[in-house]
Amino acid sequence: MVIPKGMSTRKIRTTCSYCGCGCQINLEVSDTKLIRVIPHKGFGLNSLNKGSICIKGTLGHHFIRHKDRLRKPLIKKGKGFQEVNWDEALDLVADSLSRIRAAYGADSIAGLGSAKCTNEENYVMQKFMRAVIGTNNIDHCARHCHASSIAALAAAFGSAAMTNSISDIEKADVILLIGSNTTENHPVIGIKIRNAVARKGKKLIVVDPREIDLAKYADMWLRPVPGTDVAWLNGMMHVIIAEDLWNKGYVETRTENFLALKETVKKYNPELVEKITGILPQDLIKAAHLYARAERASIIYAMGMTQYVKGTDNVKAVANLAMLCGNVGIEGGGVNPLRGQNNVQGACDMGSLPDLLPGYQSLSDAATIHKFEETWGVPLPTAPGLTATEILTASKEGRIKALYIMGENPLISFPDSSYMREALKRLEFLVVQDIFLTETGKLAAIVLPSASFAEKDGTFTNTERRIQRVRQAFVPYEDAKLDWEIITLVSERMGYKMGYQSPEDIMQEIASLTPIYGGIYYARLEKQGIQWPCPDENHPGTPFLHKDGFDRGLGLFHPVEFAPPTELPDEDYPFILSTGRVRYHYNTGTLSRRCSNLNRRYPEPFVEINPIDATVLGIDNGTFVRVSSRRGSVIAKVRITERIPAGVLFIPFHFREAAANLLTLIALDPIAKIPEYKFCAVNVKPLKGIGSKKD
Ligand SMILES: Nc1nc2c(c(=O)[nH]1)N[C@H]1C(S)=C(S)[C@@H](COP(=O)(O)OP(=O)(O)OC[C@H]3O[C@@H](n4cnc5c(=O)[nH]c(N)nc54)[C@H](O)[C@@H]3O)O[C@H]1N2
Ligand SMILES: Nc1nc2c(c(=O)[nH]1)N[C@H]1C(S)=C(S)[C@@H](COP(=O)(O)OP(=O)(O)OC[C@H]3O[C@@H](n4cnc5c(=O)[nH]c(N)nc54)[C@H](O)[C@@H]3O)O[C@H]1N2
Ligand code: SF4
Ligand SMILES: [Mo]
Repeated sequence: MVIPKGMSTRKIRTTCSYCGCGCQINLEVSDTKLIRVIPHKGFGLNSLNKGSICIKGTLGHHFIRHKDRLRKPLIKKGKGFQEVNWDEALDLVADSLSRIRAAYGADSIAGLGSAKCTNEENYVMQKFMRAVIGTNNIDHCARHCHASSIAALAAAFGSAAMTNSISDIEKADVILLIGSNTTENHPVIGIKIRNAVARKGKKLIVVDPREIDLAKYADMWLRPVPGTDVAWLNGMMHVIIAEDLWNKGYVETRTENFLALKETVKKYNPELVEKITGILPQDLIKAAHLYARAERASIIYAMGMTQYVKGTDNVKAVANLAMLCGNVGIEGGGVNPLRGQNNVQGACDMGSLPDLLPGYQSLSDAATIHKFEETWGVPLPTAPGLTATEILTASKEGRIKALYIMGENPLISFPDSSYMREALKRLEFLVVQDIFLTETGKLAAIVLPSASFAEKDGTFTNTERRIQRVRQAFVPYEDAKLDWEIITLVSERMGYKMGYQSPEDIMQEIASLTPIYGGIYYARLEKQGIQWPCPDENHPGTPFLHKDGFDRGLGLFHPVEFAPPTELPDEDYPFILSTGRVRYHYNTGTLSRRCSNLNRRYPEPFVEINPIDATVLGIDNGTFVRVSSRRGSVIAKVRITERIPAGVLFIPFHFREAAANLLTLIALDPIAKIPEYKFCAVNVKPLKGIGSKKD
């Protein structure tokens, strides 16, 4: 790109704001314009992206200066909004929250933090909810993403995060990749997996109902019926135990409850597994041999495992398999949930969760509560709060009266959008703090314009627990303010002065209260981020967890039984709907759909259908169909492809005009409360007269 003469340009190193890979990028900017985004190359030994970034990193950041950015606070007037100044806006937020707390109590108010915002901002948000409002009703999108991983891995190992590092991928002999469309959704990690296989001869087993790109590179691709993973995982363990391929020394010295696991997996013989999952016995046996005979085997997984009512059981089964073969606590091994958003790991670390304080410290531990009360100077609530979906169901039932949303778009991202619309409308007071006016924002009483990541200093923590700097390249857009600053200003109006001068101040408080971040200081993050746990300022960080023992002492096997998903197909709704993502768009589309270079490549929603089903229904590529569930219906163009198995449809959830969540259902994992986004029953009807047959 040619830079106009006379325009001074600067290059600012920061962290990509899309996915959890956490690539280091340079923003090349003039005072007002983003000129281009280039990968950061000069990066230390554990370098992640070594000079490559994906298409969203390169072409997806032009939302920063988009003309749709919110410029001023907006207050609802009739059906529209009116611009107001910050004083008026902040007074209204503080007065409304104070009034509602006085009338109905602190637990009638809830907040949603944001995996798009920095650690410092999430810390301030949860502190505001706990110390100023007085409730633990604080959660964020991790609930819809890896809540099941957090629950299962904390139970099995004692701590919940990706156990190993991204650079470990090439140290594994075998990679078992389950329910992760890695090349589209964690592209830089996807390339690492592809290179490990194509260039280094590592073995790859892909388990996914959909033919993802990596299936082509895999030594084995297993294609289970959606929602049946516990069965084949138990089946693999059945084979491994029956053939004496398990790691006896490891199981004896490092784990407990093996006999109960052995008893449970006994009945999952390859024939039963075939009946449940459709995986052929010889394939199951071969995959079991590959995984168990590897010196080092890594399990990498994502939403195909977690977004089920049995999501916690799925992850427990994964943890069982890894421990059975001695693969946790070694380089090149581990149980590796790929965290989705740029800072979802950090938002969890910061206690943007209803049952945990920063650093996963327990609300029920008296010494911990005392420590936070001393520093924050107020008594704290100790009863766990509501989770994200429960906050909305409680709003619908009138138990939650006010909701403060920082950087989320639940009307499009939560299950059963029609229900969610009713829930949001029933609130007495909804405040949405975002960089754009979202579908959710349109329902708010007040919308607060915040600064984007490119206008901020702070930190994001990526999927491998690496805390990395975010650096300011622009002043906030028009009248927008920094997220942490907005919250501290509301807080002050409610009588609690937080007193921070900068994000660095906030990080110092985080380090003082949060042992896993104990040694995190900005000065140490200049060149390269540090992986937690990092307990003190001399600690180099931790590339892999559970080396000499699990955080809970012994690793705990949790025997789990297969159970089917909630809403099975029937005569009226004969198809399974699976929802997810595509390479060019991101979550609810607020950012990626404003980038013309991405939009051009992927301009409209589609529904993937197998050729066999298309023939039976008499539909061609490019025809429009109506897809309906018991909750609602959407119209989308058909894409006929063998990527998706017969009997299953796939719709990405990025497009508000064919919002996949109009179809999904509110069925929650009983422990993690994650919705079953990957499975509900739908039917398909061709629409006569719309669309062309060629496309
Ligand atoms: N381009 C892009 N990248 C993103 C995002 C985005 O929206 N767009 N979002 C980010 C976020 S927030 C997240 S959480 C991650 C998510 O990243 P992924 O988890 O990779 O995303 P999904 O497309 O939701 O689902 C992953 C895979 O699960 C498979 N699957 C569905 N059901 C089952 C099942 O029962 N068993 C098995 N084994 N597999 C199943 C699907 O076929 C799909 O290939 O991506 C992050 N990165
Ligand atoms: N059907 C279906 N639904 C799903 C999923 C699925 O696979 N299928 N996946 C689920 C998962 S894994 C996730 S993570 C959720 C994601 O759900 P959401 O978090 O609701 O989705 P996003 O589009 O990422 O919303 C982020 C919002 O933050 C705003 N934003 C960006 N930067 C900033 C900032 O610096 N400050 C502030 N204040 N705002 C900012 C954006 O404009 C956007 O409105 O969706 C879930 N929903
Ligand atoms: S892989 Fe993820 S973090 Fe890296 S450039 Fe792409 S979207 Fe950004
Ligand atoms: Mo996510």
